Amino acid sequence: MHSHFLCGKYQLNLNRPHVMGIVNVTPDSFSDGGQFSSANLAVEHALQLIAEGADILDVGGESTRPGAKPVSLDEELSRVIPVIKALSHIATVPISIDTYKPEVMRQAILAGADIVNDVRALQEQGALEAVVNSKVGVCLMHMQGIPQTMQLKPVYEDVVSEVKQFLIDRLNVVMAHGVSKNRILLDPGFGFGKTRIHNIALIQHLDSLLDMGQPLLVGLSRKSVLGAIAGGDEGQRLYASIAASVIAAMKGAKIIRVHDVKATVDALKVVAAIQ
Ligand code: 7PM
Repeated sequence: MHSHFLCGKYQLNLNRPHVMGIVNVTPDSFSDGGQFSSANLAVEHALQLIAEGADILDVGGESTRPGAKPVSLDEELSRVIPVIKALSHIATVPISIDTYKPEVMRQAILAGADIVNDVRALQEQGALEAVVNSKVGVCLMHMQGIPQTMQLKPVYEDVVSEVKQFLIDRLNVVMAHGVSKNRILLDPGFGFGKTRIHNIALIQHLDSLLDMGQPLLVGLSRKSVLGAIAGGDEGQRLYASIAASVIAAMKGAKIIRVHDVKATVDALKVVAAIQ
Protein backbone atom coordinates (compact mmCIF):
# COMPACT_ATOMS: atom_id res chain seq x y z
CA MET A 1 0.00 0.00 0.00
CA HIS A 2 1.37 3.41 -0.98
CA SER A 3 -0.85 6.11 0.44
CA HIS A 4 0.50 9.56 -0.27
CA PHE A 5 -1.09 12.59 1.34
CA LEU A 6 -0.75 15.59 -0.98
CA CYS A 7 -0.31 18.92 0.75
CA GLY A 8 0.99 22.05 -0.93
CA LYS A 9 4.58 21.50 -2.03
CA TYR A 10 4.80 18.22 -0.08
CA GLN A 11 3.75 14.60 -0.51
CA LEU A 12 3.76 12.60 2.70
CA ASN A 13 4.13 8.84 2.57
CA LEU A 14 1.91 7.84 5.50
CA ASN A 15 3.35 4.34 5.82
CA ARG A 16 4.34 5.12 9.43
CA PRO A 17 2.72 7.31 12.09
CA HIS A 18 3.57 11.00 11.60
CA VAL A 19 3.89 13.60 14.33
CA MET A 20 2.23 17.02 13.97
CA GLY A 21 3.79 19.50 16.40
CA ILE A 22 1.57 22.23 17.87
CA VAL A 23 2.84 25.80 17.47
CA ASN A 24 0.65 28.21 19.42
CA VAL A 25 1.02 31.86 18.54
CA THR A 26 -0.11 33.78 21.59
CA PRO A 27 0.36 37.42 22.53
CA ASP A 28 3.60 37.79 24.46
CA SER A 29 2.63 39.15 27.86
CA PHE A 30 6.15 39.16 29.28
CA SER A 31 7.81 41.65 27.00
CA ASP A 32 6.40 44.63 25.16
CA GLY A 33 8.00 43.60 21.91
CA GLY A 34 4.45 43.12 20.64
CA GLN A 35 3.75 41.08 17.54
CA PHE A 36 7.40 40.80 16.48
CA SER A 37 8.44 39.02 19.64
CA SER A 38 5.47 36.63 19.78
CA ALA A 39 6.07 35.75 16.11
CA ASN A 40 9.77 35.23 16.80
CA LEU A 41 9.03 33.02 19.81
CA ALA A 42 6.65 30.90 17.73
CA VAL A 43 9.18 30.54 14.89
CA GLU A 44 11.91 29.54 17.38
CA HIS A 45 9.55 26.99 18.93
CA ALA A 46 8.63 25.63 15.48
CA LEU A 47 12.30 25.16 14.54
CA GLN A 48 12.88 23.33 17.81
CA LEU A 49 9.96 21.00 17.05
CA ILE A 50 11.47 20.24 13.62
CA ALA A 51 14.78 19.45 15.33
CA GLU A 52 12.87 17.09 17.65
CA GLY A 53 11.51 15.20 14.65
CA ALA A 54 8.14 16.80 13.89
CA ASP A 55 6.81 15.73 10.48
CA ILE A 56 4.31 18.62 10.26
CA LEU A 57 3.88 21.94 12.13
CA ASP A 58 0.38 23.12 13.10
CA VAL A 59 0.34 26.91 13.55
CA GLY A 60 -2.65 28.29 15.46
CA GLY A 61 -3.71 31.68 16.81
CA GLU A 62 -5.81 29.95 19.47
CA SER A 63 -9.16 30.76 17.92
CA THR A 64 -10.19 27.09 18.12
CA ARG A 65 -9.53 26.51 21.83
CA PRO A 66 -12.59 25.04 23.58
CA GLY A 67 -14.17 27.57 25.92
CA ALA A 68 -11.81 30.31 24.79
CA LYS A 69 -13.25 33.65 23.85
CA PRO A 70 -13.20 34.20 20.10
CA VAL A 71 -10.20 35.93 18.57
CA SER A 72 -11.04 38.65 16.02
CA LEU A 73 -10.09 38.15 12.37
CA ASP A 74 -7.50 40.95 12.43
CA GLU A 75 -5.97 39.67 15.67
CA GLU A 76 -5.75 36.11 14.33
CA LEU A 77 -4.24 37.30 11.03
CA SER A 78 -1.63 39.42 12.77
CA ARG A 79 -0.67 36.49 15.00
CA VAL A 80 -0.35 33.69 12.45
CA ILE A 81 0.49 35.18 9.04
CA PRO A 82 3.97 36.51 9.96
CA VAL A 83 4.82 33.12 11.48
CA ILE A 84 3.71 31.21 8.38
CA LYS A 85 5.58 33.62 6.09
CA ALA A 86 8.79 33.14 8.09
CA LEU A 87 8.41 29.36 8.36
CA SER A 88 7.51 28.79 4.71
CA HIS A 89 11.03 29.90 3.75
CA ILE A 90 12.96 27.90 6.34
CA ALA A 91 10.85 24.92 7.39
CA THR A 92 11.63 21.51 5.90
CA VAL A 93 8.21 20.06 6.76
CA PRO A 94 4.63 20.99 5.77
CA ILE A 95 3.06 23.94 7.61
CA SER A 96 -0.55 23.58 8.71
CA ILE A 97 -2.81 26.49 9.68
CA ASP A 98 -5.29 25.76 12.48
CA THR A 99 -8.26 27.99 11.66
CA TYR A 100 -11.92 27.92 10.69
CA LYS A 101 -11.92 31.41 9.16
CA PRO A 102 -11.88 31.51 5.33
CA GLU A 103 -9.91 34.79 5.20
CA VAL A 104 -7.21 33.32 7.46
CA MET A 105 -7.14 30.24 5.20
CA ARG A 106 -6.70 32.40 2.08
CA GLN A 107 -3.93 34.55 3.51
CA ALA A 108 -2.19 31.56 5.11
CA ILE A 109 -2.20 29.72 1.77
CA LEU A 110 -0.72 32.81 0.04
CA ALA A 111 1.89 32.97 2.82
CA GLY A 112 2.93 29.38 2.10
CA ALA A 113 0.77 27.10 4.29
CA ASP A 114 0.55 23.51 3.02
CA ILE A 115 -2.40 22.25 5.09
CA VAL A 116 -5.64 23.79 6.37
CA ASN A 117 -6.62 22.21 9.71
CA ASP A 118 -10.25 23.17 10.30
CA VAL A 119 -12.15 22.20 13.47
CA ARG A 120 -15.33 23.22 11.60
CA ALA A 121 -14.58 20.93 8.64
CA LEU A 122 -14.91 23.75 6.03
CA GLN A 123 -18.55 24.45 7.00
CA GLU A 124 -17.98 28.20 7.35
CA GLN A 125 -19.32 30.30 4.41
CA GLY A 126 -16.48 30.61 1.87
CA ALA A 127 -14.18 28.02 3.45
CA LEU A 128 -14.51 25.45 0.65
CA GLU A 129 -13.81 28.15 -1.93
CA ALA A 130 -10.73 29.22 0.03
CA VAL A 131 -9.06 25.82 -0.35
CA VAL A 132 -10.42 24.43 -3.60
CA ASN A 133 -8.29 26.43 -6.02
CA SER A 134 -5.09 25.65 -4.15
CA LYS A 135 -3.01 22.54 -3.60
CA VAL A 136 -3.27 22.47 0.19
CA GLY A 137 -4.18 19.38 2.14
CA VAL A 138 -7.17 19.70 4.46
CA CYS A 139 -8.08 18.17 7.82
CA LEU A 140 -11.82 17.84 8.43
CA MET A 141 -12.62 17.55 12.14
CA HIS A 142 -15.84 16.62 13.94
CA MET A 143 -17.18 18.95 16.61
CA GLN A 144 -20.59 18.97 18.31
CA GLY A 145 -21.75 22.52 19.04
CA ILE A 146 -19.45 25.54 19.24
CA PRO A 147 -16.29 25.95 21.35
CA GLN A 148 -17.82 28.34 23.93
CA THR A 149 -20.54 25.90 25.00
CA MET A 150 -19.78 22.49 23.50
CA GLN A 151 -18.57 20.88 26.75
CA LEU A 152 -21.69 21.85 28.76
CA LYS A 153 -23.84 18.87 27.79
CA PRO A 154 -22.71 16.86 24.80
CA VAL A 155 -25.33 14.24 23.86
CA TYR A 156 -25.14 11.41 21.34
CA GLU A 157 -27.22 8.33 20.74
CA ASP A 158 -24.17 6.55 19.28
CA VAL A 159 -21.07 8.76 19.30
CA VAL A 160 -18.98 6.55 17.00
CA SER A 161 -21.55 6.23 14.22
CA GLU A 162 -22.61 9.89 14.47
CA VAL A 163 -19.02 11.15 14.25
CA LYS A 164 -18.39 8.77 11.37
CA GLN A 165 -21.51 9.85 9.45
CA PHE A 166 -20.56 13.52 9.87
CA LEU A 167 -17.07 12.86 8.52
CA ILE A 168 -18.45 10.85 5.56
CA ASP A 169 -20.87 13.68 4.73
CA ARG A 170 -18.13 16.34 4.90
CA LEU A 171 -15.73 14.16 2.91
CA ASN A 172 -18.35 13.82 0.15
CA VAL A 173 -19.15 17.55 0.11
CA VAL A 174 -15.49 18.57 0.03
CA MET A 175 -14.69 16.05 -2.73
CA ALA A 176 -17.74 17.19 -4.74
CA HIS A 177 -16.28 20.72 -4.67
CA GLY A 178 -13.12 19.46 -6.34
CA VAL A 179 -10.71 18.59 -3.53
CA SER A 180 -9.17 15.25 -4.45
CA LYS A 181 -9.31 12.28 -2.07
CA ASN A 182 -5.55 12.25 -1.54
CA ARG A 183 -5.66 15.77 -0.07
CA ILE A 184 -8.08 14.97 2.78
CA LEU A 185 -7.48 13.93 6.41
CA LEU A 186 -10.31 13.08 8.83
CA ASP A 187 -10.32 13.67 12.60
CA PRO A 188 -12.90 12.57 15.22
CA GLY A 189 -12.17 15.74 17.24
CA PHE A 190 -11.36 14.48 20.72
CA GLY A 191 -12.68 16.87 23.39
CA PHE A 192 -14.81 18.90 20.99
CA GLY A 193 -18.33 18.41 22.34
CA LYS A 194 -17.53 15.05 23.95
CA THR A 195 -17.63 13.72 27.49
CA ARG A 196 -14.99 11.38 28.88
CA ILE A 197 -17.28 8.46 27.97
CA HIS A 198 -17.60 9.71 24.36
CA ASN A 199 -13.83 10.23 24.00
CA ILE A 200 -13.06 6.76 25.35
CA ALA A 201 -15.64 5.14 23.04
CA LEU A 202 -14.03 6.91 20.06
CA ILE A 203 -10.54 5.66 20.97
CA GLN A 204 -11.87 2.14 21.53
CA HIS A 205 -13.54 2.12 18.11
CA LEU A 206 -11.02 4.22 16.18
CA ASP A 207 -10.48 1.28 13.81
CA SER A 208 -14.11 1.57 12.63
CA LEU A 209 -13.27 5.03 11.23
CA LEU A 210 -10.56 3.57 9.00
CA ASP A 211 -12.99 2.15 6.43
CA MET A 212 -13.80 5.70 5.25
CA GLY A 213 -10.56 5.19 3.36
CA GLN A 214 -8.86 8.41 4.49
CA PRO A 215 -5.88 8.90 6.81
CA LEU A 216 -6.95 9.73 10.37
CA LEU A 217 -5.50 12.59 12.40
CA VAL A 218 -5.85 12.31 16.16
CA GLY A 219 -5.33 15.01 18.79
CA LEU A 220 -5.36 13.87 22.41
CA SER A 221 -2.24 15.69 23.64
CA ARG A 222 -2.71 17.05 27.20
CA LYS A 223 -6.50 17.00 26.81
CA SER A 224 -8.81 16.98 29.82
CA VAL A 225 -10.02 13.41 29.17
CA LEU A 226 -6.46 12.34 30.04
CA GLY A 227 -6.57 14.43 33.21
CA ALA A 228 -9.87 12.76 34.10
CA ILE A 229 -8.27 9.34 33.66
CA ALA A 230 -4.76 9.81 35.07
CA GLY A 231 -5.08 13.01 37.11
CA GLY A 232 -2.98 16.13 36.77
CA ASP A 233 -3.55 19.44 35.06
CA GLU A 234 -2.40 20.39 31.57
CA GLY A 235 1.33 20.50 32.28
CA GLN A 236 1.27 17.11 33.98
CA ARG A 237 -0.24 14.96 31.27
CA LEU A 238 2.86 13.93 29.30
CA TYR A 239 2.86 10.23 30.18
CA ALA A 240 -0.88 9.88 29.68
CA SER A 241 -0.50 11.72 26.36
CA ILE A 242 2.22 9.31 25.22
CA ALA A 243 -0.01 6.36 26.11
CA ALA A 244 -2.88 7.88 24.14
CA SER A 245 -0.68 8.62 21.10
CA VAL A 246 0.67 5.06 21.09
CA ILE A 247 -2.84 3.58 21.33
CA ALA A 248 -4.12 5.84 18.53
CA ALA A 249 -1.19 4.89 16.26
CA MET A 250 -1.65 1.18 17.08
CA LYS A 251 -5.30 1.54 16.08
CA GLY A 252 -4.31 2.99 12.72
CA ALA A 253 -4.17 6.78 13.13
CA LYS A 254 -1.61 8.19 10.68
CA ILE A 255 -1.03 11.69 12.08
CA ILE A 256 -0.76 12.41 15.80
CA ARG A 257 -1.10 16.06 16.85
CA VAL A 258 0.96 16.80 19.97
CA HIS A 259 2.69 19.42 22.11
CA ASP A 260 5.54 17.12 23.23
CA VAL A 261 7.23 16.20 19.98
CA LYS A 262 10.49 14.48 21.07
CA ALA A 263 8.78 12.09 23.50
CA THR A 264 6.06 11.27 20.96
CA VAL A 265 8.52 10.74 18.09
CA ASP A 266 10.44 8.18 20.18
CA ALA A 267 7.27 6.39 21.29
CA LEU A 268 5.93 6.21 17.73
CA LYS A 269 9.24 4.85 16.43
CA VAL A 270 8.55 1.83 18.63
CA VAL A 271 5.05 1.55 17.16
CA ALA A 272 6.42 1.82 13.60
CA ALA A 273 9.00 -0.87 14.27
CA ILE A 274 6.37 -3.42 15.21
CA GLN A 275 3.76 -2.44 12.61
C1 7PM B 1 -7.71 23.70 25.22
C2 7PM B 1 -8.24 22.44 24.92
C3 7PM B 1 -6.90 24.34 24.31
C4 7PM B 1 -7.98 21.89 23.69
C5 7PM B 1 -6.63 23.78 23.11
C6 7PM B 1 -7.21 22.56 22.76
C7 7PM B 1 -7.44 19.61 17.79
C8 7PM B 1 -7.21 20.57 16.81
C9 7PM B 1 -7.22 21.52 18.77
C10 7PM B 1 -7.65 18.25 17.40
C11 7PM B 1 -7.38 18.99 15.13
C12 7PM B 1 -5.40 21.55 21.55
C13 7PM B 1 -6.88 21.86 21.51
N1 7PM B 1 -7.41 20.22 19.00
N2 7PM B 1 -7.18 20.27 15.49
N3 7PM B 1 -7.08 21.77 17.44
N4 7PM B 1 -7.60 18.00 16.06
N5 7PM B 1 -7.35 18.64 13.84
O1 7PM B 1 -5.07 20.54 22.17
O2 7PM B 1 -7.89 17.34 18.19
O3 7PM B 1 -4.59 22.32 21.02
S1 7PM B 1 -7.21 22.76 20.01
